[in-house]
Amino acid sequence: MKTKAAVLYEANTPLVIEELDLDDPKEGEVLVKIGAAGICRSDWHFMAGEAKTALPAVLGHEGSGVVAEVGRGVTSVKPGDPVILSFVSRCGRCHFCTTGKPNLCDLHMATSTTMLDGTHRLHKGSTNYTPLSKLACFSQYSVTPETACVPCPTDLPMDKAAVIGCCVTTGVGAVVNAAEVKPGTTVAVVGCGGVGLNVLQGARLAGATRIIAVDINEGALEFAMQFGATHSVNPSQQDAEARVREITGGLGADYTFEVFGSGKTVEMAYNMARKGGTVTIVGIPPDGDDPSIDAVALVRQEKTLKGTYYGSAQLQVDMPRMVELYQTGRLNLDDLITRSYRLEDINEAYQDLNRGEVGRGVIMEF
Ligand code: CND
Ligand code: ZN
Repeated sequence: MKTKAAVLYEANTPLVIEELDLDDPKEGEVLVKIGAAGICRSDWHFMAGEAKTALPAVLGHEGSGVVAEVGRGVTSVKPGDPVILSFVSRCGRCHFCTTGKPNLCDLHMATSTTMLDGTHRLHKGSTNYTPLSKLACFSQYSVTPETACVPCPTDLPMDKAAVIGCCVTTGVGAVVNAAEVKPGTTVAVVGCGGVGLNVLQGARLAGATRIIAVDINEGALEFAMQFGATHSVNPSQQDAEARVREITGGLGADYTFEVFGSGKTVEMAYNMARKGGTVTIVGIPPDGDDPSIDAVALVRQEKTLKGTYYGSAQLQVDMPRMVELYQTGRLNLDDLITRSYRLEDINEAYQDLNRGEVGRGVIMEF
């Protein structure tokens, strides 16, 4: 069949909307009609050449849709089922899948530019197109692994389902699964965009009492107050590390999170944590932009420094929990989504992201 998709041919050039050929789903795969796709900074990293993949590529890793057709052997979904798309597909057999860490599936990572069997479904002429995260949801239709599909309720709007596909699960999961924030503690979040806002509301959910939003964009700081922030700090206007110490009684925060993606902001999050505190890195710095961390201080101050991929989540279990938290009013996804776009306007959507428009943008028309 044909599908209209946004293609990245070369870093630092606009995405090109064009029609591609899409193969039928093979065994263990599903054809999904995309319902919504979020504008996440992770896709931008590829557009800006800050992260690399094989080009041309169809990006889009935060999505939702409705199953249109299933390949041989598919049992967990059927045509007509609404699904949240997981940007990691698990093989179910590797060390990580079998020890409760399916977000780190070896086969998924080893086949990062193709489907799980090492082949492509998107083509034009003799050219194969990389399906980013095996989802490629900047497209009308996508063929995904069955294990990328997490069934969701039919009354869950597609835009809410899409954001659960990345920023919600990543942000809330960073708090509850990775850092394991305890009630009554202090939290600082560096970078309060789509993902950071969910770290903030995850911290509120976990019972943190002082929740400090840190961002260079005043609009983002103001917006963050709706998502659980109790204090805001702008590093371009004040000594942010000193201000966080001041808010936390001279100690530094119990938990800090880096949610922008740069060596400098990793250092900032690291320095904002108290002795014995936990520093969790969510953002993805450009290749080579590494933080400088003093190993001796790490020892003497007993800090914990950890990374978290996809909210350290068990997607099939944690995503339905996010749906439940939204539907019972504990997670605010209604205000999180601030703008919607047509696929044709995707370059403008990324300009808005980089201009610092607050909240999350979502493509709703394909
Ligand atoms: P988005 O652009 O929406 O937010 C980034 C925020 O950081 C904005 O509000 C900026 O103003 C703010 N910011 C920029 N520079 C600074 C600075 N020097 N100090 C403080 N704040 C600053 O991005 P997003 O929320 O979509 O993504 C954030 C990061 O998370 C990004 O690197 C993305 O690739 C990564 C990510 C990680 C994972 C994961 O599994 N770990 C999943 N999805 C996205
Ligand atoms: Zn993302």
